Amino acid sequence: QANITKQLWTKKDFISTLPKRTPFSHKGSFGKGLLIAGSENMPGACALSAKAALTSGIGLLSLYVPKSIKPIIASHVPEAMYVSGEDIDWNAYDGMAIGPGIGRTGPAEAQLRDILAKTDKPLLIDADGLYHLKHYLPMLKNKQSPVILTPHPGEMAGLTGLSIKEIENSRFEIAHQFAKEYNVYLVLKGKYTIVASPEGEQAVNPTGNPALAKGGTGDVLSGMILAFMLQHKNLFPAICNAVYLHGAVSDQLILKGHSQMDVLASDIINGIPMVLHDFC
Ligand code: B4P
Ligand code: MG
Repeated sequence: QANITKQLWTKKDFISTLPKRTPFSHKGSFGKGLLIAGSENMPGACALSAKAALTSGIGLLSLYVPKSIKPIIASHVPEAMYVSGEDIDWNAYDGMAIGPGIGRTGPAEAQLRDILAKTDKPLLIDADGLYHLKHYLPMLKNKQSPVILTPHPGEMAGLTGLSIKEIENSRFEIAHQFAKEYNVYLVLKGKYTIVASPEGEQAVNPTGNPALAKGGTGDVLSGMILAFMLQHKNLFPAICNAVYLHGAVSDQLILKGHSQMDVLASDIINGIPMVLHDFC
């Protein structure tokens, strides 16, 4: 529809909105985040997301993961802290992300409902978190604190009841309407990822290539958005910048000796410094 304002998010937007670090800043300046991710069969999703958040500048990161996978995750992410137990104060963090690898059975659904009911901090929901969210969509409408959803077209189909084809044929309209109706920031992933705000702003991301079409890259993006949403003052540029950087890393990897076939999600994390060095 012609009346939806769309902005192409560019390198210039990234550079002009990326917060500068003052010499006296400390880890508290860059956000204390909680990541709820991973399960017995998907520990890697948590490790990838956590490493991506830390590499993208988050100040402090705590992980809420099943006890059985803590040792393996800790061996990959020594910088993170861990929380466990039943009655966690979700508001002890500046923001949180839930979803990568949490699975479709077990305690995750109840946790998501509890977080939706109680948190007054920015909340990102991805992957299986989106699967559980479809039962609680009405809760989003009255939420006072921001919620960010990061579906790929398959997950968007699950949230809306539309087919993937219908989503792909009307990406702008569907993202725009969903973000407004449910009062969320919506990141509709894929080639030319769209970021839509609850106020009706809409940006299109030009970076990224089919090297990203591999398991784990979405988990990396979630970690990057968590980190950026805690460092930027405004959420819309924070999300756009994380999406831009994620794609820009994949583009740089191709220029610097990778092929679209061989790039792993962990290569995206390892490529973040190279691109940030160029952009900062
Ligand atoms: P899941 O099995 O749920 O996959 P996942 O665990 O979420 O993978 P991951 O978290 O690593 O990647 P994500 O897609 O979140 O779902 C897979 C199924 O969903 C597929 O079998 C398919 O049915 C459906 N589906 C997913 N994407 C689809 C699409 N674009 N069109 C139609 N059906 C789709 O995150 C991947 C990241 O890589 C995103 O940031 C994305 O924007 C980026 N990316 C992927 N391909 C890209 C490309 N060609 N160009 C630029 N960016 C790309
Ligand atoms: Mg995913």
